Amino acid sequence: MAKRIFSGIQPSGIIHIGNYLGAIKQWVELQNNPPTGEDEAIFCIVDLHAITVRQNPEQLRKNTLSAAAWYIACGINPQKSDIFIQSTRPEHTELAWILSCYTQIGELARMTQYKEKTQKLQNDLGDTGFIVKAAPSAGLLTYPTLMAADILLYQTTTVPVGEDQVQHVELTRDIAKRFNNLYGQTFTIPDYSTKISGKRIMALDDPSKKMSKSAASEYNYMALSDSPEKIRQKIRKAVTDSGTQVKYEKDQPAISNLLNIHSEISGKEVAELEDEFSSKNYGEFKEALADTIISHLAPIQSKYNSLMQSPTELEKILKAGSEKVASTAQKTLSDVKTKIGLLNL
Ligand code: AQP
Repeated sequence: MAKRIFSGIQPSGIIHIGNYLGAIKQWVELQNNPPTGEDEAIFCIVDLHAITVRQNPEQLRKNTLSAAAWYIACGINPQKSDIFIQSTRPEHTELAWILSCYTQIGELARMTQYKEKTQKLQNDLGDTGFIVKAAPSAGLLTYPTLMAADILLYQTTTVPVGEDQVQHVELTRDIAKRFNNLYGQTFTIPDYSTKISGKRIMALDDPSKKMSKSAASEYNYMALSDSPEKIRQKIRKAVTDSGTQVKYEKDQPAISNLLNIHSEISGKEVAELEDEFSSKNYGEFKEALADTIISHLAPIQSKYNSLMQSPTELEKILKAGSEKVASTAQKTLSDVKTKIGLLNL
């Protein structure tokens, strides 16, 4: 059986280095060096997940196209991998509904992301300028069943996600096993490997929280689109710890996060960086980190800018991707419907 890789990002804001280091960079490596030599890779822009919290419609459209441009600029090659927008394949919502009937409310309510996003909604006044403070929607609760549908529709074997999404993949595995036990082999049980997941990148303004697109302050995240001046400013402003040494320590979460970012971008081990900066202060380390990020992002940003000059070309790539994955999605959905007793007329 061919191995299939599936993953996605929500166009809920501007893609940041957490998304890049935690997910996209690994996708590119998998695409270019598939473990079995015969893998297919599907990378989705999960816009239906993004609407589980309020989005400004115009901004959502822009972010969706922009996500496709970032995927390609970072190295996803549409000749090798399929890139498409989730909402263009109706099989996702249809299967998600069916799977929600095989998922317990308690399983969904205990998901960390649900708890965190619910709390955030209740504390925030909202920063989209479109709709303010809201109670959590049913969609926010059932988010993992839509994610399960995304993964299971394609008989996915491998899901490269950041560590924060592992809990959702585990639930996907449980739902798939439950369904297979009831109706016979239907879904491939997907796997994730922490080896192919990047480290969790924490917020620049609060290292106890993960870097997040939808954060209220832009100083939380480093967007892939940030200008060199902005990158330098954000790194200078990034919180540091009470110590003075550039050392990775559990009780020094801010400098440890900055070391992680440097290491993931430069490819140098954290220990090597500790040596390199052993006689330097935080300020000097931060300048070096800013330089590293700026030079790493420069070619990616230039490719992104040129892709965004031709939105119709991007739309063509996304349409072709959607058509290419259609038959697998339709086959799985049809099998599921037959098995549970729906008339496939
Ligand atoms: N801070 C992070 N560190 C490492 N990996 C991360 N990912 C997200 N944030 C970090 C990984 O990026 C992929 C896509 O994430 P997503 O857009 O589906 O949802 P998310 O995890 O909720 O990302 P954000 O940026 O925090 O978005 P919002 O603010 O809209 O919720 C996933 O593989 C994720 O692990």
